[in-house]
Order: sequence, then C-alpha cells, then structure tokens
Amino acid sequence: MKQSLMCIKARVRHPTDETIMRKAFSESLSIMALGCSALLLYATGCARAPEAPPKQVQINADDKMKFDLTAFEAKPGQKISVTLKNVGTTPKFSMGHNFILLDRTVNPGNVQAFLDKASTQASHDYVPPDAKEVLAHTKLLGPNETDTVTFNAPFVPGEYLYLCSFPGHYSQGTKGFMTVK
Ligand SMILES: [Cu+2]
Repeated sequence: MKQSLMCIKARVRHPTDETIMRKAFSESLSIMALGCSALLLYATGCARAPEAPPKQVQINADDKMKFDLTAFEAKPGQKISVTLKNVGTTPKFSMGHNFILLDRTVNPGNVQAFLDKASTQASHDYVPPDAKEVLAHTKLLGPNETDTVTFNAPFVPGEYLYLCSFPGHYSQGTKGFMTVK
C-alpha cells in the first residue's frame, strides 16, 4: 500500500497532462482496490524513478583562458541549462569565449581534429556548421556577455568533453567534462 501512495505522489509532482494524471490516479486507485499487488504496480511502470529536475550550470570564462567550472554531473536525459559568461575585459576578436559540448566520441586524445576544424570557422563563432559531434553550444561572447544553451543530457553514461573553441584557448584551460551517470 505504501508503494502505491509513493507512486501517486511521483506522478503528481510532474504533471505534464492533467488528463493522464487523472487517469493514472484512478488506475492507481483501482489497483489498490484489487489488493495492491506488487506485480501489477510494476507492470504499470510505477516502480520507475521520477525524472530528474532540470539543472542550471554557470560557467565563467576569463582573460586567462580558463573556465571556472571544469566538471559537472548530469543524469541521463536530464534537462541542462548552461550559462556561459565572459568575465574578461579583452575585446572579443582576440579573446572571445564559447561553450561547446561534444559527443563522447571526442576526447582529449583526438580533440585536435575538431579544434583544427573549428579554428577555420571565425564567421560561425568557431563552431563548424553541421558538425555532428557538437551536442550543444553557445554563441561566441565578448567581455561581459552571457549566453545560455539548454539541452537534454545524453542517455548514454560517460564523460562528455566541453570546451571553448576559440583558437588556442583549449590548451590554456577552457575545458571540462560533463559526466552523465
Ligand atoms: Cu575562449
């Protein structure tokens, strides 16, 4: 019985559609009426953990070409909003910063190929157009500028490299990992 009540609470906390909610509620009630079989609860999906709430991540980039946040975690599929701020004072054309999240096929051992490709794309904020390894990115920011990108974390657990692709910045420290687990 306790499990059924938890199930109802979990659904109510994330109402996406009132009709579905009501249906779920009445379904749960009839299950309880049936004798609260654990097997039935499992079959209706009530045993699944509720979805992780959205997560906000703030990263600052400075004139020393460093990110102040070099690691953060995400749950599989979690909605993530990354806000990048350029806290430096050097003009954008010589010290712009962006945030690019890459697929896990890209790692520190092979990232140079991506950086080389990105370095030729100044007119695209150093983001290669149609690059399939780019999962999410902000625009290129000048001093005091801020941009937010919202995306769903991949469902595949692992380490996802993020970086600023302005030429030369990766090797100085504008990089980090998002760990999905
Ligand atoms: Cu940069």
